[in-house]
Amino acid sequence: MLLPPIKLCASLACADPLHLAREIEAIEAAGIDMIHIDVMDGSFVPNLALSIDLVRAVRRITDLPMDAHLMMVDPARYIEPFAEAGADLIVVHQEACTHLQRTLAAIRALGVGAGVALNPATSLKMLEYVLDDIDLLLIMTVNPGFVGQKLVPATVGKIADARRMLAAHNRPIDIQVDGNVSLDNAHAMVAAGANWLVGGTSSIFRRDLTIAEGAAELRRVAERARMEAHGGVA
Ligand code: S6P
Ligand code: MG
Repeated sequence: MLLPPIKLCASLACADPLHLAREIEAIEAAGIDMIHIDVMDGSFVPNLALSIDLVRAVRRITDLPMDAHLMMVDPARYIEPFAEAGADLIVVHQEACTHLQRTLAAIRALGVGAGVALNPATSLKMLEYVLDDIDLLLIMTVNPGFVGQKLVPATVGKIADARRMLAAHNRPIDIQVDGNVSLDNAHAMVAAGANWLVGGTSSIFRRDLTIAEGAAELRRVAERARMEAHGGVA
């Protein structure tokens, strides 16, 4: 199985909200590839988090790519302001879109990447007719809404199914995983076919490690799994 390059995405919802600028400096210094912005509306998920204004503020202080993970009902209403604020990639939930293909096309029309997220219980079959409309597939490995949760084990097999499905359609796009992407779980996730890893409280933002240490360890685990998946070749 040939995997696209590994990318680490730092989940900003797990950073210290009182020292965000400092945390972003540390994210950059650690060589993390991307900043992951969790947007929660208190309706699609039972929690509230982050916003358009935060994306705009973060964009002022970093050139790192930002992916906006919209955990909200009818996200089409907000894709334009998120793109204007500086998101490079906008990810919507299949479960939250009545007109998924239209929403994905509208995201691309704004000149940003389009991603689809699937909750743990949602079948990959829901993607069958939008594979050409997506730049990224986000497999939720927990039910969205909170940081610090435990992996839903069935999602690891789902990553492998997704990688097979994409290969069968000749669409070797990035698969992002989000939720308890821990230093213990990351190997199995990458071995199954994930290559973008969202790091939160169980890897990049651990209490016992600095951001640099957590990111280095996550990258080491992920690169090893990717090399093994390639039969020992980097
Ligand atoms: C969950 C959200 C995620 C979390 C991240 C937390 O609803 O979409 O992006 O912020 O997964 O990571 P961890 O390691 O605390 O589970
Ligand atoms: Mg997320």
